[in-house]
Amino acid sequence: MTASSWHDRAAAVTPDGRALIGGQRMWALGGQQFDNRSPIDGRSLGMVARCDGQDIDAAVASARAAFEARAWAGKAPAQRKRVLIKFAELIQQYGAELALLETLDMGKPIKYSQSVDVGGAANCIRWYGEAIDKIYDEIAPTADSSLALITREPVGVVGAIVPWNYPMLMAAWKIAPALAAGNSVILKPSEKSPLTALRLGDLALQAGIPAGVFNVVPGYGNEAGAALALHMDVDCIAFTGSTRVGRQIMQMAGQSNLKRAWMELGGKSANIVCADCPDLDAAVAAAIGSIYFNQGQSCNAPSRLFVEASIKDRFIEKALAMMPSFAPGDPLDENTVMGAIVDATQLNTVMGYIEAGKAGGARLLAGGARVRDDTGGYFVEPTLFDQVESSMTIAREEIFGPVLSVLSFTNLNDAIEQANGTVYGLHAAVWTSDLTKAVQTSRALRAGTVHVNQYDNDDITVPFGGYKQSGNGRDKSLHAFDKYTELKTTWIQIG
Ligand code: TXE
Repeated sequence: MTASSWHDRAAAVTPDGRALIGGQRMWALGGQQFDNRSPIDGRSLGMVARCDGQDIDAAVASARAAFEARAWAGKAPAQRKRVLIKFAELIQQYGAELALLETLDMGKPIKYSQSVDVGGAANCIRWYGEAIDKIYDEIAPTADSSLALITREPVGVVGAIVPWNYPMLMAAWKIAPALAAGNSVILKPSEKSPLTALRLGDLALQAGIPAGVFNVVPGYGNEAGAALALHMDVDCIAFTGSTRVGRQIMQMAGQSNLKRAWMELGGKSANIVCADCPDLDAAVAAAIGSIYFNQGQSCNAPSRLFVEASIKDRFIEKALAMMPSFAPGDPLDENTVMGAIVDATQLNTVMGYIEAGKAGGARLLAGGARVRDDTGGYFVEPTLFDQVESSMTIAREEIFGPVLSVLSFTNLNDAIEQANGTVYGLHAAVWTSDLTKAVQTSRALRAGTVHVNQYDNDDITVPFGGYKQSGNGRDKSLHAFDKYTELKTTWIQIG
């Protein structure tokens, strides 16, 4: 498809950029807008409402009113289930359109927008819908003279601030358990990728979620995002994004009403491949495939690869042979596996880290250059550095781009110590044929998820989140309900 023809197609499906507040689509009360540009070629995808504090006030008021009216919270779980399943079905029905929007807005390959983002978001919303009428409350084992009921109640008004790397999927991970539990939700998408969130708002209404229960308020982080985090009538804020902003949001929660603040933040995940790895080809494919997936813009990307010295040369030889298959291409082409970096700022950040890697003494073995710049888009070659040391900037800081750092080790305990030696603790992996070694290493790694002889397995049934400065709380699985519910104890005197 040519650039002009996809712009025609985009124009046909792109929502008009208005916020969704109280069931009404509206421009920002202050009249501000921002120009939303595609990272594929830099062209405009249209103007979007630049909401600020007054729009957040309106959204919170409508969310609170809907919550108090019990229009959603008061429904039987089986009724909420039916609506959420309908919502998931609509996401699938409009999947091609949503996938196109996701790819245009943030540059990922269309085939992954369809399978991972559309498929994952629909599956997540359906799963929480299906779960909600299968969860029972508890009676505590107290003395006969009384009955102590332990019940879960929705927290009330939930603010969800999400990033641009998986815009629709990250939104689904927050809104699905929050809505299933009966809360009212205000979603603040990233200003870099607001389009699918706006469409989700329409589909939620169409599915039967009552007005005011689900609001979508696009805008800048320091305006709409901060207003939501500081709001005195928001009960809970759920955030995915950088550790820097997560820290600010926790402070805002503390300085306002002590709202519950749940954080899914950055990572610098370590992938440790021992010489007794059971399948070297599988280890290479997983290491390469997982770091370059989504152009390296995944919080759990295995950006540090520790390879035992005796197999490192063979590993790198195999890895280099795979690199050409990750060459960046047109994200709208079904065969492309590596798309565009989200914007010029992120591109410059990634290129800055590549320069820091070279200047710091790491050996650039592949990639390292910006490509396809004649398209006006932001594309970076898959990049591989060897001879990286844990003290180097590229081994310590989250790059959030297609850059793999290879470190070698001779002593596993030393590798584990280095793997744990960052402020992050999101994912990690170990490859070995020795079960005892695998379990001991998994126990020693300070990470929310540890993979053994694989990387990046994923399922809605498992919790996702990090240790240390990678965050708190967990997305996905039934554990996510803990974030969006309060536990209430009711003592009843008997006789
Ligand atoms: O993220 P931000 P950015 C990391 C990654 C990337 C870096 C910068 O390393 O290079 O962050 O990306 C909203 N109050 N991750 O700048 O700023 C913002 O509008 C309230 C990791 O895009 O953290 C957006 O909706 N909200 C990550 C969301 O926060 C604020 C995913 C995320 O933006 C705000 C994305 C404020 N003061 C980036 N400032 C992951 N863990 O997956 C911004 N926001």
